[in-house]
Amino acid sequence: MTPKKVMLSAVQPSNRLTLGNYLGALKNWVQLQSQFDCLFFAVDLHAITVRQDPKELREQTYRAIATYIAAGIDPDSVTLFAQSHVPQHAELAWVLNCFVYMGELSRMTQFKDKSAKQGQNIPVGLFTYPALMAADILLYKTHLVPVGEDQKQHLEITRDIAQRMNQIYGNDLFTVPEIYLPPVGARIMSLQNPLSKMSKSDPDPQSAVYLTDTDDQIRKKLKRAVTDSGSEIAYTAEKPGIKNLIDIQAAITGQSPEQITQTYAGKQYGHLKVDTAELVATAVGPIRDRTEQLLRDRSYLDDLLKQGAKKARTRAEKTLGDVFDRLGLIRRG
Ligand code: AQP
Repeated sequence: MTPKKVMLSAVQPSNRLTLGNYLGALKNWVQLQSQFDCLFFAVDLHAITVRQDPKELREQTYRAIATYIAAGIDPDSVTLFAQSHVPQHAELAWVLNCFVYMGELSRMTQFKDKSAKQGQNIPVGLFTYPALMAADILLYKTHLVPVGEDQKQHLEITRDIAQRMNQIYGNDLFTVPEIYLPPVGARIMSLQNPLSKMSKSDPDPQSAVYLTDTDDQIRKKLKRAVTDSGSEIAYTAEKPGIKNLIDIQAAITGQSPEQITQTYAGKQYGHLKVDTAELVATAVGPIRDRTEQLLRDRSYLDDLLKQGAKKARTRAEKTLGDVFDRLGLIRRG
């Protein structure tokens, strides 16, 4: 039997996960997991590229892993771990830092957005974030990376680095990964500003539905969602607020945005908001409740993280050893 291809993805435990993280990433991991050899992890080393409260970071790392399982990831058949538990990620990131160019990194939209929010003192880690992400992916000879659209640029740079190094050191050094973008839900927008992405680190808690929100909070947030002038429900870029609500419905139900739009002929914005709120509450509720349940059993989560890191380290060390060899570093004992 041919071995399954490798699929890998991760979330930064920089806050509670949002509906955007669920629809853009987690939901697709769950759908694809049985077809691949999967690794899912919490990228705590990426999270510290912006200042984090230590207690919160630890808490959110456990919460991220618990949320993956609550969303439907099978902990018995995938490898689950925390990025910082596998030191090879940081080691390979250093090597890749020596093969990625300043010009490439300066073009990254996420760096431009996040550094603009930092003021004067921009951490270097924020700039070299894509090298660490490339290391995450290349260490495991990954074939497919399911992510939301905001990560597309980082996947492209990963492919560029892999191809560049393969040309120098041999085509079998790295597998060049493919990106998987969901057909709908790849970019869920803020409920308060539908022109910017829903983000877990947005300082306005009304802008996002968190996977920890109660049904009541979800209903209130959707009711207050910023919509557009006019009253006709249309799926168009001129109505980004309405479009976002239709996209949310489409990503949850699997219907096309056009099908959903048709059901609202002659109806008001209010109808769309109420229906979207109910769909979101139904999708998020079981994930929220199961996450809380899992979080009560820390020893189970610790055990899972320990086992996952052990498996990941063995695989990662193999690739890293090969990279060190080809670069001319003396193999460590
Ligand atoms: N709004 C979104 N719509 C669809 N997908 C999204 N993702 C993030 N936001 C949306 C996808 O979720 C996965 C995990 O993202 P991440 O934690 O690695 O960082 P991010 O992309 O920067 O996400 P956030 O929520 O905006 O985090 P912060 O605020 O900490 O930067 C990725 O697959 C991402 O594409």
